[in-house]
Amino acid sequence: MIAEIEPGVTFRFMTYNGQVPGPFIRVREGDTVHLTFRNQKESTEAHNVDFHAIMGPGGGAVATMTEPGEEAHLDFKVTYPGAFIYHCAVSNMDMHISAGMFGMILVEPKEGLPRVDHEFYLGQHEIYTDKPAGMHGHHGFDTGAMVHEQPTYVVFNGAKYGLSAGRYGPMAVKTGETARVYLVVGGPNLTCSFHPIGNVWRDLWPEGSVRTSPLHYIQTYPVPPGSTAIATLHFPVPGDVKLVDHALSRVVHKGCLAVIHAEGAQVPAIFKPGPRRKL
Ligand SMILES: [Cu+2]
Repeated sequence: MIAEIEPGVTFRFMTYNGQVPGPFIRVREGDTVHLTFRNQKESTEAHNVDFHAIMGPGGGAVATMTEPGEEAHLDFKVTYPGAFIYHCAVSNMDMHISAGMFGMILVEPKEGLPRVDHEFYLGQHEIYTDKPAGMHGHHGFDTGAMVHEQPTYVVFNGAKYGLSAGRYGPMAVKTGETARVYLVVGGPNLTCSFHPIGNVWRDLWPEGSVRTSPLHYIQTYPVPPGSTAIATLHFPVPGDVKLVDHALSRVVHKGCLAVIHAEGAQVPAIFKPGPRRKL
């Protein structure tokens, strides 16, 4: 599907169910999943899906391998909990993932996850195009740039600054609330140094490993391609929390920023800007 990376810049994405990242699949440890994988008639290429939550050959990649106009079926039991990536795994999988074919499957532990007020789903990936970032028009795919790991764009959820006031709008919370952020890094190549500007990851489960005790008060955490993180935030004061890859050229020049806006009354005991004066 053709869509805009930023206003005026179009790109041919390949997607699961028309979205980047693909659908957030939520199951419970011990569930049996009946998967129907359909490669639309209008599609031009073979695709499949490899779930890191599956115990079995290729994570289901061979069982779901389909040509355009074909449908495949797979039943699988999720035997261990955690947040896992799924992604296309055809022979040129790096290109398919870069075009958008990745997402998250959350296998909740039997006892469930702690209660929060909001949950947000982010997917980071790189887009390698044959024109400079921001040049208006249609951008083709640049395989050479991908091989050299020099992306034109690094984005959350398929769009430059997509979840911000200038585009589709920020994620929204109220002060005093809690939010759980699920990050999946499709890559195909770059590790995300995940950081909330003006906040801190209060609890962070590396690799989406919910059976592991979380880390606390973490500023920046690496999330490699092919992996995930689950992290919680609280919002004691109002304002914007900017989620970024702290490899900051990716933020300034390549689009990797998403905003959570916290609405509420000022709390001067915690944050109190003083007067500004000329020297
Ligand atoms: Cu594919």
